[in-house]
Amino acid sequence: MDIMKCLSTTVMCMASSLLLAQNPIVQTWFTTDPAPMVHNDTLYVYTGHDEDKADFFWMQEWRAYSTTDMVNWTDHGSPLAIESFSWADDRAWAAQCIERNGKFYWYVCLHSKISNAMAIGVAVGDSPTGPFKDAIGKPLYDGSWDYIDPTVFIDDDGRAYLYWGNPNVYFAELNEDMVSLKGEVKKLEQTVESFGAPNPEKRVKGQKYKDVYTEGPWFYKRNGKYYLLYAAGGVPEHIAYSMSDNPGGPWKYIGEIMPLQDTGSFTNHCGVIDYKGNSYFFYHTGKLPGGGGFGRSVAVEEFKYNPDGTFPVINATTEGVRPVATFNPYRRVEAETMAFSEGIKSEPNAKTGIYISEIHNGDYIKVREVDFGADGPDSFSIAAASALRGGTVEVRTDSISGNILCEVAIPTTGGWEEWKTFGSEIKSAVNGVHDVYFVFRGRKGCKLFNLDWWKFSK
Ligand code: FUB
Repeated sequence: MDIMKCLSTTVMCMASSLLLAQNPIVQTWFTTDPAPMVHNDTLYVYTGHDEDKADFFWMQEWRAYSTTDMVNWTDHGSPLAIESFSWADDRAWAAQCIERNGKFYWYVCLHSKISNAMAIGVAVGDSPTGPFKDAIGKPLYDGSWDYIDPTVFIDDDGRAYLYWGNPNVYFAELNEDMVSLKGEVKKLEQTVESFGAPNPEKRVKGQKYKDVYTEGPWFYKRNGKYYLLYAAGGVPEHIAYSMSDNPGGPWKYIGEIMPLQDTGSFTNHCGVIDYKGNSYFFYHTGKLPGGGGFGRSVAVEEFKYNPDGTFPVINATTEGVRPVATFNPYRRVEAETMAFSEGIKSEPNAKTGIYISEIHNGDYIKVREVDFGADGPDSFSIAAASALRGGTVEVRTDSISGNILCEVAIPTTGGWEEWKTFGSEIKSAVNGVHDVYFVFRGRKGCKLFNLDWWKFSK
């Protein structure tokens, strides 16, 4: 094969594998330590956020995303950050949110100014996407580098529990108010039987253990059995788990779920949830372009429990999960709802909410499983803003070079947040279910425009 043909085949293969990619689920920012939660038929995933070009976990905020179809995710920005906690100044690390009596409790860990170590905090909000505020104005539990990665669960009898820790495992019961601890915090005794290895201080250097609990616990109950999943093996980390008949143990080490593999990240961190009849395993990798150990991204795989309730082995894929619903394009759709994108970012604005920015020539947004119905749309409108020269949105189906439904010219609007609505008739009839690609064109090398929302009309 001559070199040009070989090169173009490689480029085509890379492009088509990107077009099939569903993992990582967010491409606009790095996202870490996923914590899924289902509320009112919507699946939310709460994440951490690695800064671009970071050389450590210098993390400033947590982020929230939601889906109703498992492939198109809406970016809800960052409803919680270090600034929300007056007593903290660094390291917005792994966290989990849970609902109780209509309030949402977001358990986080941060660096505490009080102890100069890590602490567990709790924020409260009236909706899954906030706004959230520090629930108690002080740490829930403060004072050790060990106090990271809280996981929370409310049992069928109403009792609520927290686990956390690295490399020790801590366990506490929460009061019904969800913002105070009931009784003593227990440090679990780790044994080969419970977690694959003895307590950190009892481990013999150089000895090979069955496994080693490291951090990132994920605690829940299914069919009467309690599960504690965790990052294991030191670094690089894999995901392993233990099971118990009681919320506080004793735990029995079961085995690995996601074995060590080429995830591009030396940490891993999981969250598991059932949604619309399927089971999902969330984790993170370093697979987003420019990513790595300090530039991690959340991914998700579907799995089926074994008949005895144990886990199958789950491997990281680029394809991710299949859609579980179609997408309605005949309503205002926030531009920050997407299945995949390249080149763009999302930004917050106190008045208009999240919007899409950093759009350059050739960037695109893909929205999957768009159901145009039997008749199809007559027109398309989009809210955009540009301080400079603008550009064009090509609306295509099924691929970045697919059939063009319409093209919308975006001129300058006088500012990057001066929104105006632009529209076009549909030039090429479409019906049924398609993936839609918004492909952005304009002068090379400069920012073109920002996008707020779009909509098809009949
Ligand atoms: O994201 C910062 C830390 O890295 C988390 O708290 C750990 O679980 C690991 O993923």
